Amino acid sequence: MGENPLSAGGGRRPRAGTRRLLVAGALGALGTVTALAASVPAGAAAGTLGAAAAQSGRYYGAAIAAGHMNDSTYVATWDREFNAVTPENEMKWDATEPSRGSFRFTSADQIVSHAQSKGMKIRGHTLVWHNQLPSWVSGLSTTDLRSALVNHINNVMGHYKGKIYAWDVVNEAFADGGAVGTLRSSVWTQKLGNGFIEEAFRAARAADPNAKLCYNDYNIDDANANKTRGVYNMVKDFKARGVPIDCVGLQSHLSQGSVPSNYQQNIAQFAALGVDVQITELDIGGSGSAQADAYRRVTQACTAVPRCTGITVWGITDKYSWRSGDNPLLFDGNYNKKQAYTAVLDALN
Ligand code: 9MR
Repeated sequence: MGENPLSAGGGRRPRAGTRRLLVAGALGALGTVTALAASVPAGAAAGTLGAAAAQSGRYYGAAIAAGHMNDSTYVATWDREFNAVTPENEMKWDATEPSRGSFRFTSADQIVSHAQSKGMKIRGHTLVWHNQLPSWVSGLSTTDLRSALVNHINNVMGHYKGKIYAWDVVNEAFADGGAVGTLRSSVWTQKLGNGFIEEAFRAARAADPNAKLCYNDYNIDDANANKTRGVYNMVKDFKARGVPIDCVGLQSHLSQGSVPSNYQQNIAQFAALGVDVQITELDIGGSGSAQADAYRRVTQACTAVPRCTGITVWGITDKYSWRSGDNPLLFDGNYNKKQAYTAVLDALN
């Protein structure tokens, strides 16, 4: 089944360089030279990750923790380099609905208002997950769990309605290992059955019809892995039956030696199902040129597929990474740009 060239996001976008040439010509004729100072001349390389990604209509984001926003270099680096954000923990169930029916958005709002003031895209993460789930949820009966699920989606998506580019509606539902299509056993499968994913996506579409709805997972980077095939079959089935789904998130928590050789083919096979693909939690353990090469390959794999719409790295600086010791990010602990940073910037340009 091929990609519909008429579908949203399905066609190639004009290169920004072309637009800039036209704009430069028009402005030049008016003699407004100063208006050009802030933009990148056609053909020139952009100097930041966000600007470089924007040249092909993509975003380059980072996971941000509200707790680090008092670190001025952290915020300055975020503002300078990135044009998108995913709250690292602040939108998860334990943060937003710690007790039944009582919603808290203070930390997430802090990230969202900052991002909005800078015109960044915001990814919502995440509505339905087996982790960071308060214990009250696990104690519910099937009927109560179903209504709690819909109520959670309605309230969290409702609070951010119109502000979120894409939501990770369901996170990490597939099992590691096992036969193709095996779901991880959780309170969701145990009480609602495998249909909980579909229920969540249907509720999400109703709650904010303008947000893109993504399925997000790790270890689905290899085109032929059983876990990947399971997600692929689900997306294909959802598309065939009209269950709303708009995107697949490849978390891509990788190491410098573990970028699958078919990584680009994998992105392309999901895109061919008629969904966008986003690299949602990228980090690559390693160092030096090997780490840089791995980052370059991942970046090029995304830019080679028109429906790969953006990349998010899972943090800014190694010092706050969840993988302490792996140094998997683009900036070191002192916010110096690593070789990996330059490789990504060059690949985007
Ligand atoms: O980076 C997050 C870390 O701060 C939390 O302690 C952890 C708790 O589960 O979640 C981390 O983020 C995860 C993300 O939400 C989903 N995919 C895996 C990420 C890394 O564990």
